[in-house]
Amino acid sequence: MKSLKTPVIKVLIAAALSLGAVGAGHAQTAATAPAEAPAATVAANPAPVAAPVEAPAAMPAAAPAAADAAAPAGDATYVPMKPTPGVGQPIDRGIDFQPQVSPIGEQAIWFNHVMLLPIITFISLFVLGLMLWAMFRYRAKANPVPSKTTHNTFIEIIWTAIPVLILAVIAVPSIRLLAAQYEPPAKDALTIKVTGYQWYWGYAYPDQGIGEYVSKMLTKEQADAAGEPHQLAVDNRMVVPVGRQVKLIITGADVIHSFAVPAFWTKMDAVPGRANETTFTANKVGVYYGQCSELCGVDHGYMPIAVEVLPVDKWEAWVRSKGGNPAGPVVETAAAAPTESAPTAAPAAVPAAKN
Ligand SMILES: [Cu+2]
Repeated sequence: MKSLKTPVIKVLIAAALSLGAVGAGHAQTAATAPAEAPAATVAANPAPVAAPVEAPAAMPAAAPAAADAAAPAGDATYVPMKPTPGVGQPIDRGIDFQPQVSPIGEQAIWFNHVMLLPIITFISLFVLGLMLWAMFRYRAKANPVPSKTTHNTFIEIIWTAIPVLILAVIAVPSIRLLAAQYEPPAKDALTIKVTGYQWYWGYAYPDQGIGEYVSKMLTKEQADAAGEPHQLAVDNRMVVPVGRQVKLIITGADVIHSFAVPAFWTKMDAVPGRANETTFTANKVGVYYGQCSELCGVDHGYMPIAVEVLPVDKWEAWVRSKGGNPAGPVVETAAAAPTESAPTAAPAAVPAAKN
């Protein structure tokens, strides 16, 4: 009996030690991560300095002048951008997340690839190995006299304490990520109102004076002609400036829908009678697709989302093409923004984003 117990204990102790080491390794990784994360967030959220500066002058009279200065040809310059293959859309046989272009998405990918996957893999392999070893070592044929062991306090403490430790280590970045996703938006965030309908989306930019316009799926022929993926391509996209935080106010007009864009790590229910809020900051120019992610009726699968992320000047041209004022809002933000002392150099960093 004693000879049966001892090897089991030895293996478990060895496992406990190695697990502890793994835990410590991850704890260190976790500790270094925050240093990177805030920097990325700061860089990713350059305040739209152009807005407050233009705001006082860029009212009706000055608008054409501003258009000439900022955008080469003003209103007519907006041409829907072509999507990049493999970015912002699903790929054949893909099993991983889409490449992330927002700080939250990058943080989430880090959490998955650096913390969760290695820990899960190690635990699975370790338990599998332990089971195979126990099955072989203690098989009936080789052990005609069965062990009568029932309890071992030491082992029981260890196999309780180690999982608790692992969970505690995972909890730190997990809760940090969760909290980051619910951080209130910055004052200078671009507000877009999103409404889910059966079965299309409506977008409005209240601060820019762009009333709601409707975004519907293109037919197969139209999508092919536009060089876009069918069932993801839409007629009127949501268009946002690169690097600026976007605040989405999301609601549903009829039933519950859900606004989801995987490349931004963004998903929020669109509930009738409720204004849900979420944010994202897209750090790369491009076209990113999403879909309604709440079963909402017969055409649920045919109300895709397309978000186009543009350099600031091109976004401003798009706003003008919609009859809006990119500098808006003129009321509170114009007064509040200068005191925020947004870094003037920030916009220069924005165009660094590539297609
Ligand atoms: Cu829906």
